[in-house]
Amino acid sequence: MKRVSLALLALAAAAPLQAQSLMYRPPNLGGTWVPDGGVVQFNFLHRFYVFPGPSHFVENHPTFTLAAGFGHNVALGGRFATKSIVGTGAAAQTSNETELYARWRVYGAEGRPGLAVAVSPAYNFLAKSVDGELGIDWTQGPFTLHGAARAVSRRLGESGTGAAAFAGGFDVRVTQYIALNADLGSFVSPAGRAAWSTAIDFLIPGSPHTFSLQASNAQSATIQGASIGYAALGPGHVLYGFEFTIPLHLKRFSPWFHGSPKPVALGTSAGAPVAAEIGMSAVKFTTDTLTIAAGQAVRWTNRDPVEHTVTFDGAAEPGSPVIPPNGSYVHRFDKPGKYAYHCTPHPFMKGVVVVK
Ligand SMILES: [Cu+2]
Repeated sequence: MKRVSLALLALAAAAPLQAQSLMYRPPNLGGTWVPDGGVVQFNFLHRFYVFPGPSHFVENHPTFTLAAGFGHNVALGGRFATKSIVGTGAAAQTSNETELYARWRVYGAEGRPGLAVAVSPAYNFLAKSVDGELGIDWTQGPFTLHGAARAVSRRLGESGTGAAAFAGGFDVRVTQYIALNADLGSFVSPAGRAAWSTAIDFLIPGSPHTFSLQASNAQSATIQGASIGYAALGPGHVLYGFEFTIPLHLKRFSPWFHGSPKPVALGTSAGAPVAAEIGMSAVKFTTDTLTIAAGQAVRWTNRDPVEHTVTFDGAAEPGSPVIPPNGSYVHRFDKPGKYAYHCTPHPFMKGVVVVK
């Protein structure tokens, strides 16, 4: 049973990530998404505003989000937005907005039925403001409801003191691949212009990517930017755009996040020289057929993140116990013959030792 569940675990690890999917969050709400440990998430949001004729000038408002998962539902990330609203405020030196944030999903898992809660402390360098968000979402079947309470120590483009903002939204997954969502958020006292957005989202089949086409009156996706409508051009002005989500799997660096398991040496060569090394990686034995002399030993080393065995067909020889990741197994062959073997959890893993 343990072996079967491990095989299932290996399959689950290969499946696309559910988290950070646009199918589970409206454009202006962070939701509760946290990348898995060892995954760096890159999201590209691009909104644009087309000025009325005769110029039809197109003003672009991109926001880049880069966030790394550190396991234990913790992520560190940053957002960079150009043409932030503060650029329109008094005495602004730049319109480039940078926000660094941490997120801890305290409860639940995004995309699973039920409640999820996340806290996100942040710092907005342009506003010189300590910001924070408490995000809650609740998923039932194809519906997800979102709520967010936000606090900032200094509002973008204003010299005033702190303020609070509230936002809410929903997602409806129409099919496995298509979702619709919308949200509304605003500062309170002074309220300013509320930010709204709506989107149609696509899960790209056979990939971990999601894509949305959206309309909004907000210019950036920071905690502050997502709480304010684009005031400069007056009401009724709409930005259109898209977002694309890209998870980058840093499996090669996974020991940084999970630690490398201690090497375990199993079996014994009973004093015989180890004549050959066989690896177990990518759920394969690295050598198909190996020829040695009687009285020599072979060492198998597991370089996969899942357990394997060396099990001889027809019990020609006693086989190995379960070999954990980073473990090795040594076996000495005394009698000439052809020893076919396989891995019990992965019967398609096969090899042969020929003893002369
Ligand atoms: Cu195996």
